Amino acid sequence: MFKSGSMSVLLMMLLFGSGSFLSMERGFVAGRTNVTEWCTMPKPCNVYGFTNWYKVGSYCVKYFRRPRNFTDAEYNCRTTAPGAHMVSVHSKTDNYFLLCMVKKFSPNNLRFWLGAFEFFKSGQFLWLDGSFWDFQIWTRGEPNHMYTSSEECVEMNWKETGKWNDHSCHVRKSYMCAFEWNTILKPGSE
Ligand SMILES: *[C@@H]1O[C@H](CO)[C@@H](O)[C@H](O)[C@H]1NC(C)=O
Ligand SMILES: *[C@@H]1O[C@H](CO)[C@@H](O)[C@H](O)[C@H]1NC(C)=O
Ligand SMILES: [Ca+2]
Repeated sequence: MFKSGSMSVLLMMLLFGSGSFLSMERGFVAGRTNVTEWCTMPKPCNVYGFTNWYKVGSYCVKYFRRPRNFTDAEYNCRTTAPGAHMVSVHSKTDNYFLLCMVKKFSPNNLRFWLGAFEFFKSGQFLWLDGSFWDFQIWTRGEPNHMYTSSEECVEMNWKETGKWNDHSCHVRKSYMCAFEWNTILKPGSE
């Protein structure tokens, strides 16, 4: 069927990968009745002292349930791990894994802060960790308060699961912290 073993393994991976995304989409369409069913958790973070965090893209990520406003949440992230900020999202896969984490840890309240905010009513959104704004997945009709100071911070899972919404920074929500796993110094490397 396939010419080489490695090629068929690659194809299998591609097929399996897109298959799980398709079933995920079906999960969205079916509503929230049992969305956890199709969800694949990211792998644990392989950094000493942070193995209860999860590896999402180039980040180790942890969900924090206790609701905080945007500034307090970011402050807590910075004090909880070296180089940590609220989480940034750079691909559909990252977004999928974050959604899966919140479904696992807080199935009854999926809303949480992402580390994104609108820069001084400019209509431009930035990540708190300074990474590029290279991906976005907004709820239909959002962000609906650009160029004003009423909703300058970004959350996930308001009206549409897995999608983003601009919301008031002073509202308290759960949040996720993240640091880049390759920036943590290994013991003895300094
Ligand atoms: C949803 O699916 C999970 C995993 O298959 C199962 O453990 C759970 O009981 C289901 N919940 C409902 C409400 O059907
Ligand atoms: C968040 O709450 C703290 C008090 O815990 C307050 O000082 C700060 O101004 C609040 N930030 C926002 C954006 O509402
Ligand atoms: Ca909004």
